[in-house]
Amino acid sequence: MTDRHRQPLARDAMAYVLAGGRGSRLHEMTDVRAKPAVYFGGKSRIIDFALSNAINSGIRRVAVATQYKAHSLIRHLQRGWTFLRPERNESFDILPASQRISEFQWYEGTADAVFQNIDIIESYGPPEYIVILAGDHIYKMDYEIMLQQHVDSGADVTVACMEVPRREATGFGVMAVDETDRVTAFVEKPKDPPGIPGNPDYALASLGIYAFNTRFLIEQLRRDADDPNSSRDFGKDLIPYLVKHGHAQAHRFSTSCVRSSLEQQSYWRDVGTVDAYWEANIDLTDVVPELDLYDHGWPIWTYSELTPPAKFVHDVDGRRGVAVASLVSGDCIVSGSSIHRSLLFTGVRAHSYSMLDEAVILPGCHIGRGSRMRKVVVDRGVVIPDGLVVGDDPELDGRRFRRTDKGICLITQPMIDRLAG
Ligand code: ADQ
Ligand code: ADP
Repeated sequence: MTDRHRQPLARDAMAYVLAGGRGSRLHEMTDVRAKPAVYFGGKSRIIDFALSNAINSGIRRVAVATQYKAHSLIRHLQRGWTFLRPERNESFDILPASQRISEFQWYEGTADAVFQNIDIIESYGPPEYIVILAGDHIYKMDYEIMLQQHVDSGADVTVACMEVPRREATGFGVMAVDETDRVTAFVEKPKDPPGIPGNPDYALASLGIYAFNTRFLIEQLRRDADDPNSSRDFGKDLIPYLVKHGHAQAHRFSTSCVRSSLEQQSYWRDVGTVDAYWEANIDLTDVVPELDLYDHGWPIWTYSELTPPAKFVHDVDGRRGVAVASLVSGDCIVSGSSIHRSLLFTGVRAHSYSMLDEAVILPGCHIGRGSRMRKVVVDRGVVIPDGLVVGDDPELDGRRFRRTDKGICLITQPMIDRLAG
């Protein structure tokens, strides 16, 4: 059949989103919520990107496996993502690690988070293909293109990958491929990542995105579960096994970013550290950001409260409330405050004489009168006291807040409470 007449494969596929990890390098940001539930980009949470990719790719069956501090994530999913309707042959399942196998056993590795729900996948009769996704990355990708490559190559598993600087590859599964992009080797998080032949400063990194034929995956999960030496993880166990014993094919991310009109290519970020998180959010204030949230061809869906518009007012002294090179979400009131290259999530109040520069302010924060903050991430609902200054004195900031080597301060309410105490 020619490509033109082929049914979209995505309509016969399920997206299985792994959303159970904590993301401990985000420190206090993930004390109360899992990394996929962390806010991103003014209106969304991190998991919205993988879920939007699935929907925009045409996938209508979605399951999300949760584990660590899942309440905030589950609430978000229930509010925003339950529009998929069984009566239209669609489904949306939230799968908490609920000790389904035995009362002593939670999910072990990521493969176990799928294995323990095989019965649910099978209950759908099951879809021909399954794409395994991580719920904690910011990127746009058309999984239909990956599925097409998966089917055309006849692979058992297709692993999405991209080239990253070799010294940054230690946190990834690193692979080698032959001239047909068949995967010939795979090492999970190597200390000294092998470079790409002919391009030794770069390594081919797995993005933790896998396409499988569902039957084959189930077979392999059962085999893996019987292996006493396995830690039940895709990156550590299943994928290395399949590279050795089967046919694993690489799918280059750049070829499947999106088919929409985007000029931007290959945007993929793991916003897993405070620095990376801050930077990816602040980058959105660029005149032409690498990640375009305004592309109607590839919308990022989310749960969003109904809010009144953002408002900018003079304060009682006639001082103008202004925001330049900034993103300001609904229900924000900027009153006599001066904001530059910053991102305000929903419901932030910035009071008179306050100044924000390169600040990421999560929903519901109050920025006190006369406070000045530079290079900060302020957690949800924090009340910044009047006159607080952050960004002038690194040593003082480091004692009060979580200050990174790059000079970004993460500020949470308990840290503010300690200032008063
Ligand atoms: P990591 O991201 O380090 O590496 P991992 O910590 O296992 O792998 O997380 C993968 C995804 O699964 C994350 O979205 C996480 O939230 C989720 N997750 C972790 N434990 C879970 C559990 N028990 N239940 C449900 N979800 C869980 C992986 C691959 C590498 C690859 C990188 C790319 O192993 O080979 O290079 O992703 O980022
Ligand atoms: P988010 O900002 O992620 O939407 P919250 O800041 O409201 O969520 O809280 C994150 C999680 O912390 C909640 O989902 C809940 O599990 C827990 N939590 C927050 N406040 C309380 C509380 N007062 N009592 C118990 N748990 C709480």
